[in-house]
Amino acid sequence: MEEKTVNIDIRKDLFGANEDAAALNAAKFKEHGIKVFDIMGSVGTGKTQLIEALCDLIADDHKILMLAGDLATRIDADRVSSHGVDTVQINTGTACHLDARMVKVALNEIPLSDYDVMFIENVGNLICPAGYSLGAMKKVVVVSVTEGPYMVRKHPLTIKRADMIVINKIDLAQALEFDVDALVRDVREVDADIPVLKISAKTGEGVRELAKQLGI
Ligand SMILES: Nc1nc2c(ncn2[C@@H]2O[C@H](COP(=O)(O)OP(=O)(O)OP(=O)(O)O)[C@@H](O)[C@H]2O)c(=O)[nH]1
Ligand SMILES: [Mg+2]
Repeated sequence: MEEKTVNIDIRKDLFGANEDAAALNAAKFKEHGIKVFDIMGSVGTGKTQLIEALCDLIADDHKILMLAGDLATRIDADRVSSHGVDTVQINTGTACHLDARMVKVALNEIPLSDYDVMFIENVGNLICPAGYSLGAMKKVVVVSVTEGPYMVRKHPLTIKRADMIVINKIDLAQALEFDVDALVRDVREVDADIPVLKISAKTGEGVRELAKQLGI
């Protein structure tokens, strides 16, 4: 049988309303002087662990807010909260990503000018969140060595829409015979200029450099 591939083109205007809401969020964040980072990635890549590591690193001289997106629980918000960080939970129910309106509603009562930095943990998913800007200063995509070697090549749009790629769990690379540099090359194939950082949120390797590159 002939081999056939069908490419689906999602219409741009589907996302137009979200982009407008994201621009309003971004303006509000700027007005209140808060640096906001949208942390995206598949389930289990280490988004929460990374946020915990960043919080530990900068908590002495930054007031931090964490906004957690999760289908049903506040497990991640509670983990970050145990580091003395204020948290807001959004339970999305069936939605596989946060959107700008959800973020706006969740932050309605929050005095944003009390905070210097906000980490938004998006719903664990490497596909859906990339299509929905939230108004963050930077979109950080976390991939890790435990998901197999193809996740960058299989998700080029997510990589294209990101501002920074973090390759996490490098402490496990040798045991898993995972070629981290090959993954970096895959990223480069999609975007020659995007910053790529190799880190271990668990051991802390590379986390300080990441904070530096995020400007926090
Ligand atoms: N060895 C190692 N384990 C890690 C690292 N980062 C995270 N983990 C572990 O990986 C598992 C998942 O980490 P989480 O931080 O919960 O991942 P997540 O991306 O927030 O997951 P979801 O919120 O469920 O999408 C946990 O058991 C972490 O302890 C790392 O750098 N090295
Ligand atoms: Mg998490």
